[in-house]
Parts: sequence; structure tokens; C-alpha cells
Amino acid sequence: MPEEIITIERHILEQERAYPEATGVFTSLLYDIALAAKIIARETSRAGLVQILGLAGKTNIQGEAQMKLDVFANQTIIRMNFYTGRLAVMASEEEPDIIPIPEGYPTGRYVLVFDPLDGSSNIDANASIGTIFGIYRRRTSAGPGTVEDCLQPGRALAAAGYIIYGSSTMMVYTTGNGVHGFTLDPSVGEFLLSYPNIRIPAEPKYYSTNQGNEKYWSEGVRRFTRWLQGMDEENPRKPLSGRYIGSLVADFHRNLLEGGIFYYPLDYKDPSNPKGKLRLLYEAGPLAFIAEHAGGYASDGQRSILDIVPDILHQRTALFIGNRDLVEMAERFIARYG
Ligand code: P6P
Repeated sequence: MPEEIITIERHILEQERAYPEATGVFTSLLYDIALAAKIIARETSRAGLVQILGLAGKTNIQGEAQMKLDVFANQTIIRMNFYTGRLAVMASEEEPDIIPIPEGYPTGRYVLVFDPLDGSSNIDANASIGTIFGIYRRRTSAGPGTVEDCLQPGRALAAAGYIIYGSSTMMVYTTGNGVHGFTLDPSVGEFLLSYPNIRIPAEPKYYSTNQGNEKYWSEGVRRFTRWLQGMDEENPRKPLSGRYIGSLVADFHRNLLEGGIFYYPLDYKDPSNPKGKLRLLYEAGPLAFIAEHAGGYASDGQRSILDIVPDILHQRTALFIGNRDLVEMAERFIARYG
């Protein structure tokens, strides 16, 4: 029997049928994000040619100045969602404050938080990069959305997803009803269902972390890493393979499909003020939501990422994400050794 061809549009529509009270706004919002992803994917695939084709500093076909890819991605997502009346407010890694809906345009019941192009420093090395997004229901009742509508814990997400711009462009999303992956067929401009109902494999293969930072890790994280490598005599285990790209979406995506753990622990360069690098609201939170709906787990080393209520938009956090048993082991090492 030939494989059924299911576009992301059809899949989202079928997902909506599971919610009788759905009004279609949520479905249209997910469509809009998929469309923005196709536009960003097109520009990303040309990124390497900007210098060669002399595009930098010139204007593109829309008459817009050729801009940095992360600025372009940010503008694309904002423009795609400014005027539709589906959102009350947005928050982006690229913007210092909340992004209000322009005066004179209707506000809606959803909130979009996003990192438009994470890992963009890897573009020149042609490594995979990604967009991460989360969709909340607004908390305020009406009128312009506020920062309060954005500062919600990951557990309150209505949907989360990411797009990975790599050897192929993939969009992975969940509305809490399974995690589903779609691969872009650029010849027709459609995301086609390629990974239905993703579950993190029970047997992990990889661990992903920047061991160049080991000097600034806590004792517990160092011991946890030795355990992953099969070098803990007290708790012997089969060594995992090390894989690290330095692009969160790419590292997370591999562990989601193959099984493993990604971690970016606290940095104790200043022992009195340990710091996380990754952002809670639009990086760790949406990926934690996806991980949990694929049978995995995400923690800051002490508690579930999904239970942390952000105090500020750009709050940073430590992140351990992937197979639940590996993440929980990290928590145990940190509880015992700090
Ligand atoms: P490091 C990319 O700059 C990023 O924000 C994430 O995509 C990635 O996981 C992390 O930083 C890599 O950081 O310190 O290992 O280069």
C-alpha cells in the first residue's frame, strides 16, 4: 500500500477535530507558523550565497535590504502574526520587551513566544539551526496583551514546536496530543507528515553537552557525565556516545529521535552566582513540553522545567532534557553532590 500523503495543514485540521469547542483560530495560528517557517527556510538555504551573489547590503525582491538571517526570521514571524487578530501579544528572543499588536488591529486569545533563529552563529559553518515556538492562551481577559500573558510556566502551553533548517527542513509540533514531525518538500512547498507520534526511544544512544565548560560545572554534573561515559564504578553502565553540534534545536532533535540527553548545566565561573545560558520562556519551556509529550522529561537540575514560572521574559536556566531516566539521574547526582 503506498504511504498516505498528509500535509501539515490537513494534520492540524484533523487535530482540531479532537477539540469540539475549537474555533479554528488555533488551527490558523499553527498554519501561519508553518508558512513563516517555509519563508525562513527559503532564506536560510540561500544564506551561504549572500556573499557569493553579492546580496549583502543589496535589496531583495521585496525591495527589502538584505538583512541578517535572525533579524529576517524575527521580522517574518512578527509580520505573519501582527494583523490576523489571533494573538494578544508576542515575545521574541530578538526583542527586549513584549511585542504588542499594532494600534487599530484586533487582539486575539493566544500568546506566541519564540526564538526566531536559534544557533544562528552556526550558519557560516553550515550547521543546522532552528526556530522554537510556544503558544499560550492569554491570561488577561481583553484588550492589549501584557507581559503577564507571556510569563506563564511551560505546563500551561497550548502548543509548542520547532523547525530545524538542516539537510532537510522539518517542523515538529505538539498540541498535547502526540508529537508529530513533518518534512518540507520544497518542490511543492508543503510540510509532509514524516514522523507521526514521535516517542523518545527507551534505549538512549547519545549525550550532548559542551565539555569545554566542564571546568565550571558542579561536582554533581561532572560525576553525572562520568556515569554517562560508563566510568562510574559504583554505578556501571554502557557508555553513551558523545554528540554535540552547539545548536540547541539540532542537538535536541537528534536525542528526540534516537534517544539520549542534552544538557547545558549552570556555569559556576562565579561560584557565588551560578548562571544558566539557555532561555526558559522560548527555548527550554517549549522543548520541555515537546519532550514530555514524547515520553521524556526536562529539568533545570532540581525540578521540571514545565513548573518554573518565569519572572522576566529573557530569564535563563540550566537545562537537562531527553530520556526521563537519564534526566532524573542527573537530578540525583546534583542532589547528592551539588
Ligand atoms: P555553547 C546557540 O548559541 C545556543 O544558544 C544554543 O543553540 C546552543 O545549545 C548553545 O547556545 C551552545 O552554547 O556554549 O556550547 O556554544
